[in-house]
Amino acid sequence: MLSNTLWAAMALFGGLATAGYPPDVVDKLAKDSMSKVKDWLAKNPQGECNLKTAIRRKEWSDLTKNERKEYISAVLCLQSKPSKMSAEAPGAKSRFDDYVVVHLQQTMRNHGSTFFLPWHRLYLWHYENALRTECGYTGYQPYWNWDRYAQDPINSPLFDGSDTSMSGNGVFVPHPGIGVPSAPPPFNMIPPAQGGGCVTTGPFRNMSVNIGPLAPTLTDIKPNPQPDGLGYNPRCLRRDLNRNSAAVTTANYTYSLITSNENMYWFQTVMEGQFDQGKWGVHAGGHHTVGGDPAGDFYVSPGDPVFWLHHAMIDRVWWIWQVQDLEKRLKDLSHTMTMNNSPPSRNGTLEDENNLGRLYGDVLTRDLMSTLGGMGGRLCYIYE
Ligand SMILES: *[C@@H]1O[C@H](CO)[C@@H](O)[C@H](O)[C@H]1NC(C)=O
Ligand SMILES: *[C@@H]1O[C@H](CO)[C@@H](O)[C@H](O)[C@H]1NC(C)=O
Ligand SMILES: *[C@@H]1O[C@H](CO)[C@@H](O)[C@H](O)[C@H]1NC(C)=O
Ligand SMILES: [Cu+2]
Repeated sequence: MLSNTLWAAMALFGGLATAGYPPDVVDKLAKDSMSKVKDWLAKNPQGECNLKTAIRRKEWSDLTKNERKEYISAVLCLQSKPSKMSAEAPGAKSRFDDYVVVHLQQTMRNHGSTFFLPWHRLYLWHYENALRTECGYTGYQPYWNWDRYAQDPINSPLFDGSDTSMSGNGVFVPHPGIGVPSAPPPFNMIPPAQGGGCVTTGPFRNMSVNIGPLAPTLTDIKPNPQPDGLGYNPRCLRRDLNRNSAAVTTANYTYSLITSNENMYWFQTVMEGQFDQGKWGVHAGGHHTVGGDPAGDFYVSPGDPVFWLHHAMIDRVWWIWQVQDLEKRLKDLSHTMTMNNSPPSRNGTLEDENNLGRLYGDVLTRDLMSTLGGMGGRLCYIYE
């Protein structure tokens, strides 16, 4: 009798708990840092944007199942609307594809450069807006807290292949690991996992990947009819959900990234990977947790719909890092205008512009530094 009552009480408690995942060290840091955001806003009012009006971007499994379905429907809707870029990119068949085109065209400018974080912030904001204004989505861009699923991505709410997931793993086909050329052994290879073939489960099982490949990590993808990768090349979505890669995205890596790097140069360098030291970084680590095609392809990775949750986490980690010292870090940039400074270029600055090709621009980098009031108040969000 007693034990039955206890059991009922525990079940009730479980039912009231908000999510199945306890906060990790990064979640706790973010929560404990909100007082710094409040102090900063008190000293630097941002007009209409304050902590009451700010949008909340949430973690995938903190959304209700209905909210996840609403997000998925909006992405499928974007994949069904006609492209605005098919004149310059014959492979672009949908509004979703337009974003892949823009990423491909600007890959060399927006990675390993000053613009890596600011440009992807703009890119995410515009995509979130498209889901809302063109597809009637009433929520906001969710993020993927890597730590939650790193031990077992295949059985996670993000990738379990259910109708409330972002679709599952690919079927197994033998495939090579992912080479990391400048890294010393054994870090010069991300060992392959149990997928590699077409995704056959979940909401995106029928989607057509149209653009690319341009830098494939699988060897048997049909080449694009155009050398620039923008031709029409319809094929299935492929994944190789990979714990070997996820292992460098656990909360202790992210926590160390945020708390051990005092300036943008080191924060960004550690985040993007120090391959010559055998450190893949959380950015590449997250991309290759998904792997396959197009997620494993540097140029066209946004063509896997889960890209957007990965980069929302990247943006969140930048935000948490900024919040630790807003006065300084809302202005802190580093690197040059070109990927790994190749070809050599000058340092990028707050006064340099960003754009989304035909979709949007120009936006000063300065306007992308703050999630609370950037772009004249059009950026007004936090992560919870
Ligand atoms: C996938 O395509 C099949 C066959 O056309 C269809 O029956 C099914 O409903 C589609 N599923 C999704 C999730 O789009
Ligand atoms: C994170 O934890 C793992 C497992 O304990 C460990 O191997 C790794 O070195 C840690 N990484 C950092 C950056 O502390
Ligand atoms: C460019 O940035 C580097 C590293 O942050 C710095 O040492 C150098 O002085 C900068 N160059 C100019 C011209 O500002
Ligand atoms: Cu990118």
